[in-house]
Amino acid sequence: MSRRRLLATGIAGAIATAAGIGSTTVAASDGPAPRSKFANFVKTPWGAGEHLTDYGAITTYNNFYELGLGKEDPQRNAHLLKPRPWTLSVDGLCAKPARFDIDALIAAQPLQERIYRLRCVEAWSMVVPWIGFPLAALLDRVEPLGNAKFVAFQTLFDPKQLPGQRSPLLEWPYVEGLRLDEARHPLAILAVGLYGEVMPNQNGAPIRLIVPWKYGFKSIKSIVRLTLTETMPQTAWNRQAPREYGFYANVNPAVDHPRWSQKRERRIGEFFRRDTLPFNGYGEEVAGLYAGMDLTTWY
Ligand SMILES: Nc1nc2c(c(=O)[nH]1)N[C@H]1C(S)=C(S)[C@@H](COP(=O)(O)O)O[C@H]1N2
Ligand SMILES: [Mo]
Repeated sequence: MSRRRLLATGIAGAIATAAGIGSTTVAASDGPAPRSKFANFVKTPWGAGEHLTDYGAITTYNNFYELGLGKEDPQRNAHLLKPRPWTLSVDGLCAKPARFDIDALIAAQPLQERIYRLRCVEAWSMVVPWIGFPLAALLDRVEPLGNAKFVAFQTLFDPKQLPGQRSPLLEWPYVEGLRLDEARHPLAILAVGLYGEVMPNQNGAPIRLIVPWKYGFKSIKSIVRLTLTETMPQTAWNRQAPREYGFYANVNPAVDHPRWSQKRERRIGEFFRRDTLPFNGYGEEVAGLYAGMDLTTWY
């Protein structure tokens, strides 16, 4: 145990130095995992007045099938994932493909707090104060070419760190995709933390996508690769059950999942169900992306 603590502290220290993260390291209440705070991030108006879901619920009620199927499994198996060192590759149809060391990338990127609603396709929801930066900022760095129309995302493939990948639940690695204009939308971020702290492993450390107007499964965790493509990329859940999970997966109370209603949702921590809102309440910002599209066909 003490050796594990020592190692954990060493890792936290290394992160703090490389990423400009403050030196505050507090012991987690539920185990030896280090919890490092980001020293610098700006607050944004998103989510003002929203009641935040507890840190405890956000980090113990998870979907991360690579770390287990039960909601509490990812947190229990979180220590298996090693989020440092970590390289994020960006390739495909861009002028400047690159490989970024995660801490160098984070250090080069002004961080923001974005309080967003997260609506899982399973009909539960949370409010999470993410720390991250616009996905568009990373795309700008690699200069997408004119024929790039989509961005494909890939989770780490390593069955030692992600033992769920030993079972054929999904075709691994988990993959996701966005149309390039969706990816460039200012609401789409790459998140590297939550509640002002470095991302817990179970929430997709060290870097994950957050697209708050789409069902949670679009927000792919522990990303190692982005690829700019001309054609629509495959996505993990669509490949698994295409009639149940579309490529777009915009939150839509008017289109039910074939096996359950999407009209209402259970906000974690609340007793009564809430109405689900089109685009998870972000319609004013994002509906224009889908002008002229039949969202029943393009679910
Ligand atoms: N690689 C990967 N990413 C993933 C998942 C997963 O199983 N594997 N689950 C998705 C689903 S269904 C949801 S609802 C969100 C959950 O994010 P959270 O655990 O941080 O709340 O992550 C998404 N990203
Ligand atoms: Mo989900």
